[in-house]
Amino acid sequence: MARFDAYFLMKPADAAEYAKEKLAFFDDGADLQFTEIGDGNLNFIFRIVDRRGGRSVVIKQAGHTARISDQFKLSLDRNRIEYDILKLERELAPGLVPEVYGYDPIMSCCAMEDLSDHAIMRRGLLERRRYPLFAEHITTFMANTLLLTSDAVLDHKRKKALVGDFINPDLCEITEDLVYTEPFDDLKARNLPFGPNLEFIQRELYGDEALRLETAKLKFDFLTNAQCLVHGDLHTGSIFVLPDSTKVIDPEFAFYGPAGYDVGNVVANLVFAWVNADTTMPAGRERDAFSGWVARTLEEVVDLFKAKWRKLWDEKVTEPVARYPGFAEWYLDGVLRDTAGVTGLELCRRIVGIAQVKDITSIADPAKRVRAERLCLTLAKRCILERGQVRSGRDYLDLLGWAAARYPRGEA
Ligand code: SR1
Ligand code: MG
Repeated sequence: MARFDAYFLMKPADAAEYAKEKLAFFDDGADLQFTEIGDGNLNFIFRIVDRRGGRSVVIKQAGHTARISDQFKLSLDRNRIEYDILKLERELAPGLVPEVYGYDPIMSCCAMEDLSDHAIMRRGLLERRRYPLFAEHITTFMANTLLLTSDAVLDHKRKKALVGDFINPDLCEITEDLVYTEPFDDLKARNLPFGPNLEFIQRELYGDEALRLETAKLKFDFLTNAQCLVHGDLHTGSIFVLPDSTKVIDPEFAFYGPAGYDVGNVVANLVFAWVNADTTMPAGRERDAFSGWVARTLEEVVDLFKAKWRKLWDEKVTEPVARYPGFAEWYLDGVLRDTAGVTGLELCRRIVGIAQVKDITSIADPAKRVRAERLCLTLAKRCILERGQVRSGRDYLDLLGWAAARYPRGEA
């Protein structure tokens, strides 16, 4: 049997051989350097570079279980979904998605553009780098990919075919459990609450029946609202950035779901960046400048998204009833309500659940981490409970200011 005719989990040297033999990406004289560069929760990512010519490629391979824990058994089909979505998103949002070179259903891997000149946005933000075009880019990505795949724009049979192509039960189940259920009821005992906040979490999340009821409603929205093709995991670890470039990666959680799922993920992860800076940077001009930039970016993400969505609606909607006066506003209101709800859910699950974020876990001083987590969770609860009223960038900043004032830094 030839080398790559049956599935096996590759090591870096195998991936280099694969790139040469199967992809024919490098010529025979290539001097290949290969490393596994993935630090995500699910897959293996190999970067292969020709030291002679500088040509490089990234190969992403799916395993049968998640890297973070083998409790998660996952279909290898997620790699096909990722490849197909990257191609589609690249058409819908040119310049904002990496180029893909090929997909191999036997090895469950796909090859794509090497973006090593970019930084993973979460890391960049933790190094206090600013990305002045991010809000502009990500709102174009979201408005285009979300609205243009919805029933408002697509022929309904085409849309239903896409719903079928992107049925993603295993990865949706992860989100259903980790985002919508476990932060509010540790049913599978997988949560990893920070010890000094355990009682706070038990009281404020597990013990708050009104909150749990709202999370149940949001979960059913996620389960049943096939509104548009969502990325499904649009946090700052799924975005590569440079000051003048944004590339969205890792859409393996994509499926037909509520548009607010993506927007809420972006907003929540900007909140984490703000809270990390506010908690760990010494008081002074640098902190004010960085936190101010993050806050303005968050505000712009919400407001630009709304403006672009509304403009695109007028330009692209084909469904006649969607043009009735008042319908566009009603539809967008629903997306914004879901956005606020998901912002709250993402804030909770990244603090309480198994898949946490460095913005919080890297806070070394326990008292500061306690404060940062409580600030986020308190803000999250208002986003969920009052989601109908959180509609603009200003509304988020007001809530953030309110939550920060409840937990003063205690600086001299
Ligand atoms: C078991 S996977 C845990 C998390 O990692 C992914 O990036 C998603 O955010 C998922 O919820
Ligand atoms: Mg990912």
